[in-house]
Amino acid sequence: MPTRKVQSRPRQSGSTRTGNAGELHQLAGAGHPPLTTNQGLPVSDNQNSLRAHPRGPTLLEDFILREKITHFDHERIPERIVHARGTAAHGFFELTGSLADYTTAKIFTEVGEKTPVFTRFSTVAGGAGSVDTPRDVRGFAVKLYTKEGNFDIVGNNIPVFFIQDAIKFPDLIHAVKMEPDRGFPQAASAHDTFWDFISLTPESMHMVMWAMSDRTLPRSLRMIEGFGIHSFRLINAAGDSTFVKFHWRPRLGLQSTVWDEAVKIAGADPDFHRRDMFEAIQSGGFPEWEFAVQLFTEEEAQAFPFDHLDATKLIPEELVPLKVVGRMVLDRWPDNFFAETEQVAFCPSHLVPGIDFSNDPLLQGRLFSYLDTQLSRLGSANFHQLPINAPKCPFANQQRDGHMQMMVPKGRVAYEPNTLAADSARESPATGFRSAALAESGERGRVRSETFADHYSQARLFFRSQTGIEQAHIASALVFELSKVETVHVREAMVGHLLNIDPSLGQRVADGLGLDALPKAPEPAAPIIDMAESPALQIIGKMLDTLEGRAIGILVADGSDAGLVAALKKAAIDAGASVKIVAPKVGGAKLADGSRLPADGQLAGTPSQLFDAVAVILSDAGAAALAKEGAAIDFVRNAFGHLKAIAIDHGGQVLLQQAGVEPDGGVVSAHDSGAFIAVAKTRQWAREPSVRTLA
Ligand code: HDE
Repeated sequence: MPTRKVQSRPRQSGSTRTGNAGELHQLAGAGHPPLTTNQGLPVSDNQNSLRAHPRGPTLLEDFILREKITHFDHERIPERIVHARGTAAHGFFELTGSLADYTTAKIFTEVGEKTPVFTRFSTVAGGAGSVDTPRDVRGFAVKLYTKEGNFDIVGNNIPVFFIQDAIKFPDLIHAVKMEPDRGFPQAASAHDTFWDFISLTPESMHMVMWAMSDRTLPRSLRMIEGFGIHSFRLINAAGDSTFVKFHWRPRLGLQSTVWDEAVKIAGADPDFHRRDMFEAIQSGGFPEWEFAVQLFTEEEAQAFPFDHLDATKLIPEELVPLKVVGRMVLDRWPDNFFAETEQVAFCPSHLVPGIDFSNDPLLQGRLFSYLDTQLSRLGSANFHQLPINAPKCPFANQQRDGHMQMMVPKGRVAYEPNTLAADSARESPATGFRSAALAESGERGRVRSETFADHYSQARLFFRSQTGIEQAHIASALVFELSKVETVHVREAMVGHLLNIDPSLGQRVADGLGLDALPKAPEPAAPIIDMAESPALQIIGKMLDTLEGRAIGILVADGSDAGLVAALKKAAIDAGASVKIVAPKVGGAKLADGSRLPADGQLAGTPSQLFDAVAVILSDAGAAALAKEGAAIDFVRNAFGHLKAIAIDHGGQVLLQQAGVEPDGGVVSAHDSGAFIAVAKTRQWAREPSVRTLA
């Protein structure tokens, strides 16, 4: 029996449609440009494909459907093999102090000049869709669109790296990424293959100390330092060369989360850092960094008790002070994530006249890798023509053609030298890029310099330079990570290395793992030396006593005291914080004075881990109702456990009691907003032993 056709009435246009394109367009408003195909053909119906009849098959003839779906199918490009998850913003670099004695690079000699930048922050191990807050190094890549060409400082938020030679990079990354047979864990170093590789790679020990410190748990990308890591060279007009290390220092100071908080943020808001950066820029709180350099000569370098060409070593600020010569401000969010943040192509080989590379073997390998990776990722040798990658100064040469050539070169000449095109691009012997004239001698070979042999002294320097709290966090992170390692001999091998770094650290981690006996420490390849401690390596020492750039959450419910909420909010905003009202319903709460206070976040979706400090303002009835809500109990319990200041009124106190929280000096009366602001500016470190056992 034939099926009965249920056909909607023909519309005025005469077509039979179920999608109401016309009505949608009316909603969107008049005056919009026509929607076309990629060839410019105006489209009459963007809701329905071409059918043989209303309930019949779709026709292959529907070139509009095919163009749209084909484009969609090809929307993704290969994600970066490392640093896939990233967040970027536009801004400017301003030179505040001239380096003219050291370099001819205009970016470092023209004081007051503002150079456009595009800066991308990233995690390293996770895929593009992974969370923002794993324990991981952060990439800090800056593209400076200078008058003399693009200069990319492709760095990290840690001044050293895991390995000394580029040939080990694929092994390191394969070890940290998801294990190939099972496809997990995503964005986590706490698994066997990573620690197996690390335990066999003593050169990684210094970086491991940084990776296990709170540096890998940043509170905000606006609160991380950036480092170019390798030594570069500055070359002046006379051709003299000076070594340089690049540093970015955040204006808001350094701040990190605690591990339990980072884990809970990952669940509450996987986009925590991206959203934080977006909201800061949209609200005019532009992230800013000082730019500083460490300058030193070949002779000075000879006297260092380490080799500066070894990327597992840093130069303590106490040995070579930082000279601040500029600042970077990020003041514009990209218009389009894919076109800009995804397609931006950084290469350490992008530099300008007056700057040159050093012989760091890790850097030398990177000079090859990044161009190669862009060719594979972006698919064309013309990736430099994409708007985000194109220099903002004129550029011209005789390179031609290739996939997706977007420029239309004119004339018959595509070679140089030539006599046929007087206006074609030529060399600039006087001002063009020149490599530093260096004498190299020695035997060729696959060798590691003897001067790279000391793997423990700077790991020790880093650990011993930390505050007691930070040392406990490092030891606890090691216990956490190694407890996830199933292979016992890998755990033991790591403890052996830790004993070389600092016997007390090895002992603490061994205790935390429940090892019966201490393993034997491996024989160091070079004597371990005790360097002078460097407090500049701490985070707590560099955390600013401020609410600027920080966030306060105020938990309210029906019946909360309107005056108290308003006073606290004002005090927090006056102190530079952003404030969010959290309530059981997103529509807000009806306060004691009868007014309705809209909520910025609903309680279940806005837990306290998203804030730096919280206030809990509740009527007794409101507190009694929330005492039965797991989300409300977690709100105060986690705020306390994450060492945050808490302001409470009587109802807030009732909720704290229900949560089993015993107030300390960081829990203050909401009626004293001044006291709350004072304690909210920092974390309650003294509380930590009462809320968790640290190694
Ligand atoms: Fe990278 N790295 N890397 N890296 N790296 C990449 O290039 C590589 C290293 C860093 O936001 C890739 O465009 C090798 C050190 C950042 O787009 C790839 C070696 C430092 C970013 C690559 C290193 C970095 C990358 C993947 C050992 C700190 C993200 C996608 C010799 C100084 C840039 C891409 C962005 C990205 C290779 C080591 C920082 C595969 C071979 C050391 C911030 O080319």
